[in-house]
Amino acid sequence: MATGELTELERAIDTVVTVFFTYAGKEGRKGTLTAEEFKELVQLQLPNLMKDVPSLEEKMRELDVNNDQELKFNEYWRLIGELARAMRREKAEKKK
Ligand SMILES: [Ca+2]
Repeated sequence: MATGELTELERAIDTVVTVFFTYAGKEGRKGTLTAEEFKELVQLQLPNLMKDVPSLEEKMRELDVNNDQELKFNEYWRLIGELARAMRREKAEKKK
C-alpha cells in the first residue's frame, strides 16, 4: 500500500492514522488511547475544532463505547466522523 505519491485525500487519511499511533504509543498499550493520551491529542491536535467541548472526561466516556477506559481506533474514528460532519455543516451554512 501507499507506494506512489499520495494525493491530498490520501495524505489526510494517512495523517488521521499516524496521529492516532503517535499519541496512542505514549503510554500503556500502543494501540489505544488512555485518558491522558486522549487529552494530549485533543489539546495539541484539535484545539480549534474541540474548543467548545466543556469536559474531555465526559467526551471520552461518550466515545468509549466498550467502556474499557481507553479509546480504540474505531472509537477515535467516531470522533473524527463527528468533527467532519460538524465541519461540513459549517461549510454548507457559509455557502447559503
Ligand atoms: Ca496507549
